[in-house]
Amino acid sequence: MLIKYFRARWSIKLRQIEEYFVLMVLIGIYKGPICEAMALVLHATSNNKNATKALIAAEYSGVEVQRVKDFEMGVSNKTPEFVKMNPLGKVPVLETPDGPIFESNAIARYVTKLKADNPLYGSSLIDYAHIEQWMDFSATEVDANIARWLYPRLGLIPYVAPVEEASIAALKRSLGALNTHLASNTYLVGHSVTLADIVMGCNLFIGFRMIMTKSFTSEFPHVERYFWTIVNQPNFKKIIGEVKQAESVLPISSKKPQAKESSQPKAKEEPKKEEPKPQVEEEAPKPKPKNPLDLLPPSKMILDDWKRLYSNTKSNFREVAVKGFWDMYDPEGYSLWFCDYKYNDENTVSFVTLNKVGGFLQRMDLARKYAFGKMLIIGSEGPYKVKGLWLFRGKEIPKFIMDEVYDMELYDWKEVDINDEEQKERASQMIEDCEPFEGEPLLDAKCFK
Ligand SMILES: N[C@@H](CCC(=O)N[C@@H](CS)C(=O)NCC(=O)O)C(=O)O
Repeated sequence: MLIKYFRARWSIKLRQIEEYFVLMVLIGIYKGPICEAMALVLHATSNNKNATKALIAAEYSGVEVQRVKDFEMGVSNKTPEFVKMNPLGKVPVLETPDGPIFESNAIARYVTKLKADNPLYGSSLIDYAHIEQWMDFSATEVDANIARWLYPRLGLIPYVAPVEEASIAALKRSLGALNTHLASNTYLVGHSVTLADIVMGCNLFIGFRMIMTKSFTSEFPHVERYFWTIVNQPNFKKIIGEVKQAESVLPISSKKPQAKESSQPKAKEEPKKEEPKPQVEEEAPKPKPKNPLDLLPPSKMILDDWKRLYSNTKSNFREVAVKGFWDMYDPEGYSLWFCDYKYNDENTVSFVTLNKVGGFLQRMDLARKYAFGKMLIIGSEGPYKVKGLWLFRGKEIPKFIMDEVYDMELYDWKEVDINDEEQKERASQMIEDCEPFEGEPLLDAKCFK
């Protein structure tokens, strides 16, 4: 409008007016409608964790970023206009006066650099390098492994058990390294929040919210402390709100992953005529499928009776509880298993080993109706050995436990031969927390009941 006005009033060429305005903006005189036209526009849904990096960086930097209203994933990012901005058709994309930017870290860097000498980028070259270092670590060592664990469970890519196991192991390795760094550092770099914390916080956010339960993260107490410190910063809260940690690991999705559509925009289709919808009766909710273990023939051994006897026996344990166990034990309805941790040489730190076993028992929660277990952490110093005894309903280790509890694959499993007195005695000693066990003291004994 202003341009039209000048043009009419002094009938000068549009190009000259534009040059004049650019000059005024540069010398900081004019901050009106042109600044509005220069607003940064972020294309993403409100809950996109990659987009939150830029939005949080903008809060810290006093930069205004507007989010596109009514952005619809799968629709808005498939239009020809969008694909021109990001050839993959992925979000987020930031529109700037100088053209679009894709890749969330690049967007967050750009927003941060809009503020001169932004403390989000530290105060020295080495700070800057460390910030970049942790941002790359976050993307490649943390985020990528969370995604490889989470996406198959969401049904976005195929689930392959050994891939999941490898991703979890790689994630634990990364979180272990992060935990060590954070044992003596409040933030990743220096003494205040930097862009590295914003990126790491957003990446951990999806992990904590979707799949990393307390029993998983408790192995990394400094990461936990760091995460809660970061997401409770006012500038984070403004964008992501209150954060709640996942209470359970998502079950494996039965959904077949959809093949990814090409990001090339489709040729315009003729609008389809709305077919009258057939009247469909609302489907009644399907009854929950029964656990196959509930369909086994009844057993004379009542698991709850055994658990009660175990908990209530305060003295003379061998004579009362252990003897009671063997009297009750029904090899037709139950099976007994020894387990032996495969990677005992990694158990060098006592509390980490205890947390690992604690996490395993928490993840077994889904088997409480069908299992009883004893886990011994053995040795007077690291590396500690972890061995256990498990009673399972049925003659095999139940499949749903093997499928759902990833720790199961970290142990060697051997069925107890109850006709072998030596094995039977070993099982009795495990039930009893007998010490020394196999000639060594116990660091701890944990019971799953
Ligand atoms: N490395 C990219 C990842 C972008 C990305 O994967 N975005 C997802 C949403 S979080 C997406 O747009 N997916 C749609 C698709 O794959 O077509 C970034 O950090 O921006």
